Formats: sequence, structure tokens, C-alpha cells
Amino acid sequence: MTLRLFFSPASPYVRKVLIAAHERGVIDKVEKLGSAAGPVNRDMNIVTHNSTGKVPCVLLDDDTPLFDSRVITAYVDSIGITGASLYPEDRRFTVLTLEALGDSILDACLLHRYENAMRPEDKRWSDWSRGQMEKIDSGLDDLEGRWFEELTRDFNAGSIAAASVLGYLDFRFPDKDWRSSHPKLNAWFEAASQRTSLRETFPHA
Ligand SMILES: N[C@@H](CCC(=O)N[C@@H](CS)C(=O)NCC(=O)O)C(=O)O
Repeated sequence: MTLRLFFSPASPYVRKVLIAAHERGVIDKVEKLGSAAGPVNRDMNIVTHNSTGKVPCVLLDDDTPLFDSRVITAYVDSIGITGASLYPEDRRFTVLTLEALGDSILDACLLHRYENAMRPEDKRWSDWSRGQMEKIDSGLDDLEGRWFEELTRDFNAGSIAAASVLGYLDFRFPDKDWRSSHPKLNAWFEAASQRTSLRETFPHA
């Protein structure tokens, strides 16, 4: 079985899937397909399979498409051969909610970035960027606070989403000092970053 993955080395959502595949011992089943997803110019090769044109999108052997990152992560977990499930049975919906929180922070990161890296300079709206940054900050506060115990109990799908958020902040928002205001998250991320799954998937342009 091969998972053909429309891939971008910069996408934090694609990274979630790759981290999951490493953690569950199926990374050798992932075949990366080059792609050029973008909110303005879409990649029609992706659109053929996922009409929104977004990555990650996986094609199974019979060309069945799977998206988005949450669905693919759950699929990868279902075919996993090493490690424990990324969705511990007794905490499945808690972990899914933590994963959704991580994805929502990522959504705000992406919307902030699209506004500031893609929109023509004279059309940028500072209130929009501020609003997205507030979401990022309150999300990080939540990870540092009420979600921290769940995040650190094991390396689950929610932990993967959180690690992907922090890696993306370092990659695309290098001037943002999230560490001094979130010391527990910082210590956790430093340790988590030693995992092969994170070391092998560091984002790049
Ligand atoms: N909810 C989706 C979000 C995926 C997403 O926004 N991916 C970005 C790349 S990081 C993308 O494809 N953007 C192109 C677009 O917005 O059309 C997921 O979890 O997979």
C-alpha cells in the first residue's frame, strides 16, 4: 500500500501527517507528490482530487482521496505498525479537541501570513493581522495552561498539532518570542524536537 501525498515542505498541516507517519512506523509508505497549493493560484492536479485545492491530500492505491490533515492523521494511525495509537481510546475526543485547537492556531498563522506575505502591500489590513495574532496568542496561552497536561501525557495527535504550530512559528514568525511567555511549552517543545519524527520533518521553503 502506498499513500501518495500532495506535499509541500513548508506546510504545517502536511508536517502533521508526516510526523504521524514517522511515529506509527509507516513513513516508508508515503510517496511525496510535488504540488503548488495556494489560495490565489490553485494547483489543478490537487483540485482534481480535492476541490478546495489544499494540501495535505492523500491518494490511496485506488485513487480514493483523503483530506484534510485530521482525516489523514487518523488514517495513518489506523494503519500504524509501531508505537501506541495517536488517539488513546479513553481520551479520543479530548485528543481530537486538542488537535482541533492546534489546527485553529495554524489557521490563524496561515491567515496572518497570507495577509502579510501575499496580499499587495497597499491592501493590507492591520486589524486583520492583529485579530489573527490575538488568536495565536490566546491559543498558545491555552496550550501552556489548561491543555498542557493532556499535551504532555503522551505524544498524541494533539501533541503533533501543537508541535507543528510551534515549528511553524519558528519558521515563518522568527521574530515572535513565544518562548519567554510560555516557558512550559518551550521546555516541552525542546524535548519533543529530539524525536526523529520532528527532526526529519523540519519545515523549509
Ligand atoms: N484544514 C486543512 C488546512 C490545509 C491548508 O490550509 N493547507 C494550506 C497549505 S499550509 C493550503 O493548501 N493552502 C492553499 C489554499 O488555501 O488554497 C488541513 O488541516 O489540512
